[in-house]
Amino acid sequence: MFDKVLIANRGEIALRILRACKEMGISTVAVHSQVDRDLKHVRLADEAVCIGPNPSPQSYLNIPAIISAMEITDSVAVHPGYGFLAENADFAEQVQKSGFTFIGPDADVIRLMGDKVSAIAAMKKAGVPTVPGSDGPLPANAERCLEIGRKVGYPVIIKAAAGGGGRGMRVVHTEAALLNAISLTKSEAKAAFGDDTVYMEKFLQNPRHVEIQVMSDGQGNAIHLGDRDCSLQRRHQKVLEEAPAPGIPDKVRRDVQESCVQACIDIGYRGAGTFEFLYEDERFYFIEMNTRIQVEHPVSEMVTGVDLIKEQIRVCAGEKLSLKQEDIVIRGHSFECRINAEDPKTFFPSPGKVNNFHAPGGLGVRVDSHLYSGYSVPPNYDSMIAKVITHAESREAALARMRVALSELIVDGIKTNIPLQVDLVNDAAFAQGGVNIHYLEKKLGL
Ligand code: MV4
Repeated sequence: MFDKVLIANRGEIALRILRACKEMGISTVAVHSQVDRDLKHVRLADEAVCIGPNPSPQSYLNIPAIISAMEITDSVAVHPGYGFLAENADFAEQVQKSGFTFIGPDADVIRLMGDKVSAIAAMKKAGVPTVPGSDGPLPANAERCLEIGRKVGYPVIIKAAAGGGGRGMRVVHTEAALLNAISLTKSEAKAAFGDDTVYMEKFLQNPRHVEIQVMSDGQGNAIHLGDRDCSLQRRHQKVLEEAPAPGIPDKVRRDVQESCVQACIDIGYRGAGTFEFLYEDERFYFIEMNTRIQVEHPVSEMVTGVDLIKEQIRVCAGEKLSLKQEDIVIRGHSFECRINAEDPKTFFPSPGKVNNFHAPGGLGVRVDSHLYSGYSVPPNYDSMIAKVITHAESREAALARMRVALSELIVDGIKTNIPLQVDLVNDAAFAQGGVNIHYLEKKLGL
């Protein structure tokens, strides 16, 4: 096992990784920007190194500064968390070339999944269901594009191969609009990602966002840890997630989960990963794979009882998976409400000093947060300040538990989206289960 792990992240996920390392007897190094010196995990880590000024490009995205911090502290591995450098293949490669371990898959696997065209091709080959579409990049020839459009059928969506997470996409409703949409998406993709490769998919009108959690040791062993429904989102930012995804027929669920496990083995995947699907009319359609631990991993931990961060660290240290598929039993239901420092009506960020913080508690209530009374939320980073997670034997009971938990939560001094979360856990359609990706934005009148 690793002697010392450097945590290349901040906020709640840095604290989550720190706790896992401590439980495993691994020494910890926190790296932080200037404004982040008072973060909870920085205080709790064995060592701390300031890696630069507040803007992320000069600190949490500063690859030479992070690798230097590994050298001066004698760290042997780096955990990237989510966001920042978590899916940066060049970072993973430079970490390995410097003689350290990147806690994640190999750089070439990150690259394969980072290019959505190659990711879809690899998944299709492994038997994962994909969206009908161009099966590769759109050609330069206009007539050929029109033919592909006719074959796929309108509406279609044009996506940048280097995009993902909602960046670089355009819906096309008629053949007359196709060629212009392709050239616009191409120029935007060139400007944003330096790569103008685009592909086409059938546009699904009212899908749910359902994802499968996997863990793989890169030694031929892979398992899934069930699924999550993350359909409640606004502008591609998830707001409230749950596990398992409600109302999916057993066989449909099992088939897609098994296909993800097979894909992990096929591509030599190592670590924690997530297969993202659109789900519509009892069918799954692969859209992207995330090669990192995700924000919403706790709901999967609650229903499986597996510590995903510890397992991720173990397999990336070269150990074989400690679990077999038959060990994974989904028990009960879990919800996660993301608490953001933002105006609940305008969604404008609301940084500042938290005068008073009180976390909810009780059976089946978990709070992943770096907040403490007196902490100042800086304006430089993501506005998520806490995740409130509940678990209970049934979906209804876990939702009731969330209503109580949110009623106990106090974050004074800044504006938060707690009122929005309270509204959502009292929403009748959400209580039914299975709302689609447009539900929240429609409810908000967007
Ligand atoms: C789609 C789609 C409909 N049809 N692809 C948006 C984020 C990116 N991960 C993929 N996205 C979508 N791809 C096809 N073929 C609709 C979306 C989409 C979406 C997906 C998941 C969660 C929220 C979303 C919000 C708007 C659009």
